[in-house]
Amino acid sequence: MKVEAITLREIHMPLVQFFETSFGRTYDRRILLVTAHCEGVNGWAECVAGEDPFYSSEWIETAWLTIEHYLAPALLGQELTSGADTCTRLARVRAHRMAKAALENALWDAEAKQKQLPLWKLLGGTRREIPCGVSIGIKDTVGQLLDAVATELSAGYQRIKVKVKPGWDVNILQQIRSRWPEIMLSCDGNSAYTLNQSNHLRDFDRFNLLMIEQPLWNDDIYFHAQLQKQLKTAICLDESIRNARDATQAVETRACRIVNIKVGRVGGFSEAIRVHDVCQANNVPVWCGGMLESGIGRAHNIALSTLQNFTLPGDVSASKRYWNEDVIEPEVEVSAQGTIRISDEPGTGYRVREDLIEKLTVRKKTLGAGG
Ligand code: OSB
Ligand code: MG
Repeated sequence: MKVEAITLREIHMPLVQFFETSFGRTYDRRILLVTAHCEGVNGWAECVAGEDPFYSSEWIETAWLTIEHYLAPALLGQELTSGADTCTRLARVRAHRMAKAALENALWDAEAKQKQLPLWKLLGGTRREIPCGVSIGIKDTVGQLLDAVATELSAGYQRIKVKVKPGWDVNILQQIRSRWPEIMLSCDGNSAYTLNQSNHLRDFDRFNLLMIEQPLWNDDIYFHAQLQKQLKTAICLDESIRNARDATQAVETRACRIVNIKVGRVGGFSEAIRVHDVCQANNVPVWCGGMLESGIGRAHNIALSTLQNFTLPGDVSASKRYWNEDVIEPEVEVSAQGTIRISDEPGTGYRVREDLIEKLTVRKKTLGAGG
């Protein structure tokens, strides 16, 4: 599989509704898409770096520049044996995992299309249907949050996750639990707390949560292990897990009992599979996180979620929760049972709408072999 050219483009997509976490509010997405042109086949992927360096240090501008100046040149004109082969060729560049993932995943996509295989099979998946949850952001009022929970439950979603921060946590969890005592409920702090607040976090134990996601520092494992000892509720790590070594460390030190896998956060499908395998070998269940992706990243999350140890509902939900019109056809739909059926089509099973993407594009650059 020869990499003849790589196209970078930025598209703008307004969210149907703003999304707020402990680190800020997003109304419009600026999304970096990557296309790998390989001997008549185009592999597509989405870089999940955000508009700002708030979730992680990467953001769209660093990802664009790193791909343009370092990562794409390491691949252009090269003959790759597989999508997985991309990973080792990019290893010289430190970190920039979301930028690397976009390239690696575009090449897995190209490989699947070239071999006429479903991407999920190429990744080693087995599930034919995946369980779905939703992530509900911080709202202006508690009433709006309760309405959002009611809407998602009636749509069939199997698990509700709410974003929390000091001042928007115990009060809302209390109200959700008293109205829905039995639902699968979790919360995500996105690093809004410190270990000094462990008494406060212990108070969450009375809500019978499936997990508390990333309560402490984004780069921490050690203090999460200290906190986990004090809590009944399982901690789930998101930001802290950058690779399979982090997963091993977290599992062996008992810093968490559940892991959120985001393919962009760990640098691509190869590392995501390794994180999955480490967790599986240690009986730690995983689920697939989300980064407000367009259909292109969403389709990749769906494929990854077919691996065996993705036993918990992911933040992989329907296109219409985010977009008036998604960039794939068909759009991602979730059944009344809160599941997504996996397609048998080659590639992702979702066709990229290049016409619509062209209209949403605000900048575009094609990089060829030889500069
Ligand atoms: O922490 O999981 C997170 C969105 C942006 C950045 C971080 C996170 C999230 C979400 C949204 O929770 C998940 C989604 O619906 O895509
Ligand atoms: Mg999270």
